[in-house]
Amino acid sequence: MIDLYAAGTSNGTRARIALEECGLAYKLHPVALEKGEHKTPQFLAMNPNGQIPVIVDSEGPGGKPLTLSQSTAILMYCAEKSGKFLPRDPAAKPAMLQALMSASTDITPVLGTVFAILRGKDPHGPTAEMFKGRLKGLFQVWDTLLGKRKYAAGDELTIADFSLYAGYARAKGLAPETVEAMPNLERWAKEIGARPGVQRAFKF
Ligand SMILES: N[C@@H](CCC(=O)N[C@@H](CS)C(=O)NCC(=O)O)C(=O)O
Repeated sequence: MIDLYAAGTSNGTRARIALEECGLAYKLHPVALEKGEHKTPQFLAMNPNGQIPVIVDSEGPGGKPLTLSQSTAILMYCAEKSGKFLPRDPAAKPAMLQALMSASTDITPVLGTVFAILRGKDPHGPTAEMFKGRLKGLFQVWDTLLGKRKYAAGDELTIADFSLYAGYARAKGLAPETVEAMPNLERWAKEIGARPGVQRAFKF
């Protein structure tokens, strides 16, 4: 059994999509960020950075318990544990890793910045526009790529798609203009968002 500590942010959802889609048994422990539940001594013992998501797998490698943070590490761990959503051909792995890292480490930090600015007490308009423009630029690249391939890393559905979708869905809710008028991205998002496992992952 895996315990998941998360909230419905893009990082939290990324980890939950991983567990759902990989078909791993887990128990969700919702973490109320607004109440500081991620800064308690118990939580900091799992992740000293005081950030969600975290998983605790009672049957980790070698049958030993494992505590793991970082949404993309969790995504990769679940894929490897279940043997799902990794390219069948090892030669396709570098492209998958590139897509995965772009989705996780290009989009999510910019998204987090837009979120922090817009939810701040006195949002600075020009700064918000600059970061929204940056986010839109990243999604435009994905729109072009998805015009040439079915999924984020090629013809196969992989964890790169789940990572990208977690960011896409959050961006669409927060700043829809950053993903608008991108038909290939929309076609792809419709398919990923319709997956029952993905839909369950968003119900916090
Ligand atoms: N790189 C980490 C980032 C985790 C992260 O930023 N978590 C946010 C929520 S999305 C959080 O817990 N923020 C609270 C804080 O930093 O105090 C990941 O991918 O999991």
